[in-house]
Amino acid sequence: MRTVLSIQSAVAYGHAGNSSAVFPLQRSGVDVWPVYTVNFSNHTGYGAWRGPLIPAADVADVVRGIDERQVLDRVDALLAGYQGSPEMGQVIVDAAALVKSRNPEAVFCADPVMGDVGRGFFCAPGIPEFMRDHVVPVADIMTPNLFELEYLTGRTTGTLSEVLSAANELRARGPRHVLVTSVVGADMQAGVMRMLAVGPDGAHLVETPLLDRGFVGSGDLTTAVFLAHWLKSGDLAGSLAMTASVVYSILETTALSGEPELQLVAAQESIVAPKHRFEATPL
Ligand code: PXL
Repeated sequence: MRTVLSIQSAVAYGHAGNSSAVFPLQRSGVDVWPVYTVNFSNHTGYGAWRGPLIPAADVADVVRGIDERQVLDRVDALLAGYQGSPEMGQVIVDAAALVKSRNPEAVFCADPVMGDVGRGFFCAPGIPEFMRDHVVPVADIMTPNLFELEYLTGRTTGTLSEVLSAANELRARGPRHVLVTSVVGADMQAGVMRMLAVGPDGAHLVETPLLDRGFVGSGDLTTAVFLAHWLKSGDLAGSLAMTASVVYSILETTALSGEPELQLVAAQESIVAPKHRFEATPL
């Protein structure tokens, strides 16, 4: 069985971080070992929350405890997203190196969570520089949104070919595979959401309708679903198409429910057999 060590937030109410990633990974047939970086009542999108940040040293200790069971060689991927502080980022980078020392085939999948188009940066000070200088060079798979891709490459994009070129620039700095999770632009057709995946064998694009509301945790869900399919198939275009299909289907169910939080349990059938299907096209 494919196994992922996932170092992310936990929220009690709702879905963000591991609380958005663990169930979709499991429902996709991938075993997950969650390590928590915070234990919050709810995600920070509500503007108020309670509960502790787990100190970086405690997170490192949990990883060390797993290593002491001599089981890290079973891990196929280390998954990490929102990092909280550069100290936590360092623990994650160290964990990636440790996992790879136990299983040289393992991949480090990093979602460089730091901001979004329209919202700007929403991460802690120092995180953008840490992502650019310390995560990009060691990640195997990265899943930036367009805002994060532009920051990490120091580029601005308006057209699809500029996004593709920025994704290849990011690849040149580290990750072999880049999934750009939300490609929208002034010079692109409106009302359409696009995801772009680029790897050594080329680039693939998938388009879905754009849903008219925001969702917290959808990026965490996207990266988890993509990683699950990538680990199982190694097929970049197929993983991209399945990710867009699953994520769109869950977001649509969520939008129709009127609930603020991702409807992961109500829409769980769509994790395995998405209600809507989209195909990827080579670029
Ligand atoms: O979706 C990223 C994320 C992760 N963890 C926590 C969050 C968020 C986004 O708001 O609040 C705790």
